[in-house]
Amino acid sequence: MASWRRCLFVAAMMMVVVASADESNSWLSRSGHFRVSYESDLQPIVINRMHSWVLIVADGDGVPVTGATLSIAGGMPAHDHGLPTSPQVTRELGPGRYLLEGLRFHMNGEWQIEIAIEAGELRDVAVIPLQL
Ligand SMILES: [Cu+2]
Repeated sequence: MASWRRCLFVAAMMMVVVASADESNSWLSRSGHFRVSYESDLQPIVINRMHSWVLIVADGDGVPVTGATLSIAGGMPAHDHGLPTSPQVTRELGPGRYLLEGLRFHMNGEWQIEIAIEAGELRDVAVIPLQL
């Protein structure tokens, strides 16, 4: 009796682990409208190097979000300062794939990249944490 319940519990926990591992490199926006991930052309990301990211924006069903307007802010919350550059999304490379140019981090520590997303009627902000 107890053992099959335990077995179900373990199976459920394993599904949770698999589901979260699958989404470990993407971030849901604050109101849940978008899921954002990124690919950096600088690997690994180090300080004091200007580089670019591709931001990948999908809706809650995983469908690429095209024609969105993205604006970038962020900084180091622990130091109360913003980004040292003004990174801009310059174009959409393909469906839901946006080129973000002009990133440079000047200190090691915890950064947050805030991406304000406007698509159709929806507006939302996704925050990507970055430990350097
Ligand atoms: Cu700092």
